Amino acid sequence: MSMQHSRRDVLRGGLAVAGLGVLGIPDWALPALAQSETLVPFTDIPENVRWDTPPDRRLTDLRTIDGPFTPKDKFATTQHYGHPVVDPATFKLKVSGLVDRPKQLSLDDLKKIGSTDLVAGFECSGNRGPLNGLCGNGKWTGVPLKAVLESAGVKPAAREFVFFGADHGEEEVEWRTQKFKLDVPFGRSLNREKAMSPDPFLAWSLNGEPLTRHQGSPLRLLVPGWYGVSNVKWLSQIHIQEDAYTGKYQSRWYRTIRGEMIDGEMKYMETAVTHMNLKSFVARVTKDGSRYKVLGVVLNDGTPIKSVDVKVDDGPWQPATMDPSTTGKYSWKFFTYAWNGATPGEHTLISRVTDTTGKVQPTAQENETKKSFLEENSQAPRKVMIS
Ligand SMILES: Nc1nc2c(c(=O)[nH]1)N[C@H]1C(S)=C(S)[C@@H](COP(=O)(O)O)O[C@H]1N2
Ligand SMILES: [Mo]
Repeated sequence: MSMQHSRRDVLRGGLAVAGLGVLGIPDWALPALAQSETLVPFTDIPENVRWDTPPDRRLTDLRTIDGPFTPKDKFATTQHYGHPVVDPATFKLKVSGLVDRPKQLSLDDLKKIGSTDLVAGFECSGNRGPLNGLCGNGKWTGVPLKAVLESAGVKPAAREFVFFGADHGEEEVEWRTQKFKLDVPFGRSLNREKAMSPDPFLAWSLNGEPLTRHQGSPLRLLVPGWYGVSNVKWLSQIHIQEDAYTGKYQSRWYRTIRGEMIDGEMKYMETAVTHMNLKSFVARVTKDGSRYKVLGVVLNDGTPIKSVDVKVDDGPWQPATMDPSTTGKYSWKFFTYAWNGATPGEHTLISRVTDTTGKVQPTAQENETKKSFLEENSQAPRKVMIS
């Protein structure tokens, strides 16, 4: 790969410039490659990696990060029942159940309730190393969920807020010894406290453009600080009820099975996938003359970050620097690390983030009692080759 090519590859499809004007972030703050910078190859990328499996799934190649916001054509995407087609012109969001005024809201109706921006990143709860490509960060435009719920008037008995996508599929639903073949919707729920909090958001645009079909056009839910599965795409209905919703994607597929020591006794807990666990990972390594630089990503539930450290091979932990282009409670955050004295050969890089409550990203060993692979936030090694 020549220098020119690597730079062009990294910038190709990048819309950092479009995002730039909007937020007024100065050039110097953007982690795009400098003219003379080249990528240092990773040696741990699986041979059979499929970055793009149209139309359903796409991984983000983190080496191509060129600004705080992930362009729409690079944003990772995944879902369970393919992409339904919803016409934005005739679209209506239904609000039903325990409300004083049931609603059928067009996009224009929603925009009249309010229109504001939210910077939020998320990862799929299945995101993991070495590639960690099921994530992204965007500037979303939409309306806080709370405002929409308030316009409908939530009744005191309301406890559970169920969000249905327009997508659905036939499932064998097991109950005790019985199995029912049913056509079920993609559904997720939030309890009253979360649903009525200021954070959850109904978004119709990403980085200043209408959502694409991939991203859930025309409307999706975003629960900032939570794993991707909460962010119901093609949102068609909010149904408000008393009883807890235990649909497949709420209670069965998206749970974590983990052993926890409680009062000296190991208890196997099965918990719902909700807020993102504290996590950092190395995204790329670049070379500029004889200088090497590591760029990495931090994702968590919005708790402020204290520090990130990077370790090369068996060396000591060294402090990394937080990048000023990624601020905002729910934004992903970039860190950089100047790797001095890199020697030819293969090396292992690993990062570790600490938040302001003192929580430290766990080691793989500390995460060993977690049996299911979702919520994988262990310190993850990357291997690079210095020539
Ligand atoms: N309607 C609907 N919404 C959905 C899903 C789905 O299958 N159907 N998948 C969820 C999961 S598991 C993830 S990780 C995110 C992915 O969002 P993205 O494609 O914008 O990255 O969407 C979530 N929202
Ligand atoms: Mo996911």
